[in-house]
Amino acid sequence: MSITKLLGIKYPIFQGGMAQIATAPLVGAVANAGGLGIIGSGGFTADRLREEIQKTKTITDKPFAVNLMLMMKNIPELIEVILEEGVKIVTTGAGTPAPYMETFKENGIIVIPVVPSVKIAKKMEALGVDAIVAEGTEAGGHVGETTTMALLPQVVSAVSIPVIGAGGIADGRGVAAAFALGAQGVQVGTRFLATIECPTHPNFKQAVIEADDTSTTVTGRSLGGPVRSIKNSMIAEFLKLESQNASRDELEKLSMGSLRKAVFEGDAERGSIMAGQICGLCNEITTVEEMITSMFNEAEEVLNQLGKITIVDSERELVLV
Ligand code: TUI
Repeated sequence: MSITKLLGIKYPIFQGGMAQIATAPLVGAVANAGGLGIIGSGGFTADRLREEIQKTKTITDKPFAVNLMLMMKNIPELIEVILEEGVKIVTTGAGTPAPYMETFKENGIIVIPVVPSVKIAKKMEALGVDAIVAEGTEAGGHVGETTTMALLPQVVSAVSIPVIGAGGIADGRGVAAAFALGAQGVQVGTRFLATIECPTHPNFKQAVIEADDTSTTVTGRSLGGPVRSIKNSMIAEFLKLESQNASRDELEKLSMGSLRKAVFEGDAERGSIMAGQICGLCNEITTVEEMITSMFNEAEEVLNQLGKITIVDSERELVLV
């Protein structure tokens, strides 16, 4: 079955479950525009998650999902809320959903983990998940080391469930490329940061709009939790401390609360602006609906154009005509 049919959505696009950002206004707008809106529950209490689910239901009657950031300690309570509120789709990140699979399956919940490697993709398939998001290191936030270009076709070849491509996709060309690599859909995070409905401080959106292809970097490798974000004075300090082999305590003190500082207070210098390498293509703020429809119109044009290209063997050289 196609991923759109399985999930009851129009366009095969997931909105990344960005912690503190992917809340009712964004999730509801994505669902209404025909994509899969995903509530980012990272950092939420059970009560806060219930509130966001209920708010989302007032904005849309379309399906939406909840992302579980598995490093959180209150996952069982969050799952209780998901069951009580009747949410039927869960995506997971930053860990394995193994301990919860039985509960999910007993309750008819569709489970779609985000993975950074072929090895983890295979492990997830063996758990009985319904599809997989293969996320390349171009993505924002907590990332692996393999690029989308290399990861996506390798995951597609390694598993027999649907694969969604993520990391570095912000327009129709990216969508077409993901399909060329065997994906059945895309997950997009960064491009949604530059939408009207994205509920972040204006300074956060401005930082994404001003960023280019070299603006992001990865911190936290020394802690075993690499995170991609836009470079600023806090990130420079973090990298310097890491190069001096600073202690976990010292590094955590610097980054503690920094996502909230950027998202809500708009502190673009001391806050953590998690965003992907494709932020250089996110140059203007549009509505979610404009974004999604133009992305898929463009993808169709690109695929049509590619259909006209033939690759011929001319004097033993491959030439595009
Ligand atoms: O999870 C993400 N992206 C995130 S989570 C996040 S919140 C955070 N804040 C500060 C520090 C760290 C996180 C921000 N962005 N993407 C999905 C993702 N999942 N990327 C990598 C993974 C992953 C990693 C290991 C998934 C599974 C896994 O191991 C599973 C296993 O079985 O060991």
